[in-house]
Amino acid sequence: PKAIQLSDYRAPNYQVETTHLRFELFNDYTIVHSKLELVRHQADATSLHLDGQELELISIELDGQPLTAERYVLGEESMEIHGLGERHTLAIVTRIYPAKNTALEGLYRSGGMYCTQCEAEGFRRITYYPDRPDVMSVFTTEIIADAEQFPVLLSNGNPVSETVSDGKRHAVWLDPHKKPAYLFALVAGDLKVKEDRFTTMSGRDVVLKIFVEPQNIDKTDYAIDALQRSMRWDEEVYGREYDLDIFMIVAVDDFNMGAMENKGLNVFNSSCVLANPATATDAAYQRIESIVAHEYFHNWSGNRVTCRDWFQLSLKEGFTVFRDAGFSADMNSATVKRVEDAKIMRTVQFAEDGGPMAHPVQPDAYIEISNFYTVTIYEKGCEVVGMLHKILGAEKFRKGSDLYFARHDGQAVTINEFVSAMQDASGIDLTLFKRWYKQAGTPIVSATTKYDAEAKTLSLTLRQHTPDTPKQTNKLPVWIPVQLGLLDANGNDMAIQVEPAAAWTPESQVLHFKEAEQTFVFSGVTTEPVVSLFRDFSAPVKVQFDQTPTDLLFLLKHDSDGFNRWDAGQRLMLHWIEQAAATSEFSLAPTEREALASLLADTELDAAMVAYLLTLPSEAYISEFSDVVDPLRIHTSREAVCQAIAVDLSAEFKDCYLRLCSSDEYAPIPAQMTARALKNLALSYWARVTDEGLEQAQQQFASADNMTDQMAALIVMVNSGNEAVAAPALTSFYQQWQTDPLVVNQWLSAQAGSSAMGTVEHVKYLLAHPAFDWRNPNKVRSVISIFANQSLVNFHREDGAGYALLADAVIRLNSSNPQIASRLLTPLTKWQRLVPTLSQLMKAELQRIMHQGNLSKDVYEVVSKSLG
Ligand code: BAL
Ligand code: ZN
Repeated sequence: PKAIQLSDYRAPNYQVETTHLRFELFNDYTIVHSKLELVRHQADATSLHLDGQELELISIELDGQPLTAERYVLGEESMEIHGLGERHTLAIVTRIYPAKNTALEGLYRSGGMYCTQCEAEGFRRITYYPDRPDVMSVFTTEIIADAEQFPVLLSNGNPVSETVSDGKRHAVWLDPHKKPAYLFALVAGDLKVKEDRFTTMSGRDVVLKIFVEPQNIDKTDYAIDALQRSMRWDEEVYGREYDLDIFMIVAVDDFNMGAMENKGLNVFNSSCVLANPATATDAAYQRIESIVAHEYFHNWSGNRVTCRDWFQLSLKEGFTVFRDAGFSADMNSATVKRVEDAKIMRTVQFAEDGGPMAHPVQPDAYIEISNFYTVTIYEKGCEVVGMLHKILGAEKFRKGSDLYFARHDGQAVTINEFVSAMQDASGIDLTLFKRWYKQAGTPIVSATTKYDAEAKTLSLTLRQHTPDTPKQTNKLPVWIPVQLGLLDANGNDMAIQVEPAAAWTPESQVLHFKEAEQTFVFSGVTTEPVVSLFRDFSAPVKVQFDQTPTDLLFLLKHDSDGFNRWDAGQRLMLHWIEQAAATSEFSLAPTEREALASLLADTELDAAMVAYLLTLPSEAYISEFSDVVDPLRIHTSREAVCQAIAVDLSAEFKDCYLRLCSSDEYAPIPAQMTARALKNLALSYWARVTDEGLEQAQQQFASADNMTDQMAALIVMVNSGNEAVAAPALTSFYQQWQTDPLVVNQWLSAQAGSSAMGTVEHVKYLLAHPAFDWRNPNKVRSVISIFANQSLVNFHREDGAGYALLADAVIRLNSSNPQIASRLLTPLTKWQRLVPTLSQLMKAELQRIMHQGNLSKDVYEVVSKSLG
């Protein structure tokens, strides 16, 4: 397969002013009639390129006349029409087979319903069309289907009419906003609806509807609430108002992504929208809140202003993730949100940057665009927007976003235009900043300090370097905002004066680091300070800054920046884990024990923050700090530290647990969720080392009235490695919940992701279990992805059986669902960083996949890049 290059971008020859679609849904197939009003867009253009995949062409007419064979050429995935003039009406009829569509792109069936997924290139599986985001059209959609089987027929925009005759229902929808085909959606089903309203800031009334399968109607309250809060927040924080009379969400069980922002008709993976206290954990509630917001926010950052081409994907995704992160921070705790986001960056995105799939936030080539819905495009893209926010400050950033939306409403634009709007609105030259979009790889910043007691100055020297990545060498310095503080002996922030003064923004306490090496001199520093660098995770970089365990403990206790308190704790714990690896034993020093105990007893601090402060870096996180990754060694040393903490503080964990047990009725509200997070963390430590703790977990499991507590207790029992405790609990849980697929998925994950239980043999047992289904992406993720990404000591088994299991799954899914097959591959792309024996075994599995015939573009791209 051939790579598509950004440098080959050409504007389309023709625009499609209006698109009229008529779908006739029959049991075995669907007929799609499309009528396009074409208008020439490039002077002198006479040919039109249409995309099409897996379509049966029934007829084609131009301006009311059948198009003769010499006027068009059908390719494997395209149609070229020649000899065109200024304006034409093009009518095409195709037949498609949604029930046979296992790739879940285009129009497909999920259970008894029809739904669509068109981003990025699914619309071409519905009809021949210029399926590219810079072709924007006004869509009218007619749907005709059996009236009894499909009482609900939906598409984008506002409803125009619905009639029933001769047993057929006929619905018409009109979306007045021009949009690219990737935002098209259609849903047909026997669905129940939860309805509410929202009054916009200008006083318009909007109807809100969430459509679900009948058994799920009691799981819609939270999504409606999150939607209303998102709509209000976007008005207040970004000045963005909703623009149709109706906003709809549909929950679908079989879905490749989390959700999709189709104009006026968001389609959601049911796991990202359905919740009630008995079946959803607090984590699920928070995921729903943020994804509902994310998809809603796309209405402006993505739909009203869209991407010119797919190389600009981060234009909408990075910015929208930044917007949803702001929303979640405002709804819950900003510090906790920052910690969670930094963890993802450091474990998943830094790993991507360091591997064969590394790519810039604005890539310059791809084979299959589906492979670029990555943590780099989304999360690093968000961090880059976040750095703009830090550099401009909140007020100028808002002016920039207002200008961006005003200037480009109704257009398909590039990342460059986003940065230009920020530059023009703020008056700050962002030329240098743009390198963040073009260079792949994680910059490494090393810091050294020198204190001069006589001159009362502190010199801070920073050096930056971005490692080579595939096809990119000799990287240039980037503009790194370094938010920092200097702590005096009491742990208070000192006032800061720095040379060169122009490099310092006092309002945000940000130092602007723009060259390969720079020295900054702080004056009036009366005592040697403890330096707190990169507060609030102010840039997505790796930091090399040698601070002693004493300084780290000091920062953990005193830093006024919550993020850096947590970070100091993680760095300290990494020291402990290294120590345990080197000496095969570990015990806490009295000062360290004291620090952890006082955190546990601190009722002033946000309880979720305490839980994060007391959680060891994950095995994946530790791997990122090792040049050569030895998963078994990492697991063993981390376990040793975990055990030592649990033993030393078991009484404190018990006290903390008992203090936080509450008889209040469950509610998914921040005050309760944070308390449960800490309570269940305390239980996990307590149960690890005492029978009393494990018995408490059994009791919590039996008596819980909510899934957060029930699942937390189940995981403690599964991780205990005590078969007599875990097995009956798993059986009873399954019996209780076997009719609820979302809960069963949690049951699968609790086992597949456990170091104690998630062995290769047990994962094979789960794959053969009636609860498993290869066609459902959520099930595949719940077992296979969770196993390969969380049960690391089993996945990296010394005989390679874990790798073989994953490779078998990829081979199996390659033809039925290439997107999911390709996503599963990520753990296998890291072979070069492993210890030699494992590295060879993993590479051999990649080669085995490569030697299969008929690899999809998706799988081929990842495997071939991984093998180099
Ligand atoms: N656009 C694909 C799903 C999402 O990022 O919202
Ligand atoms: Zn998105």
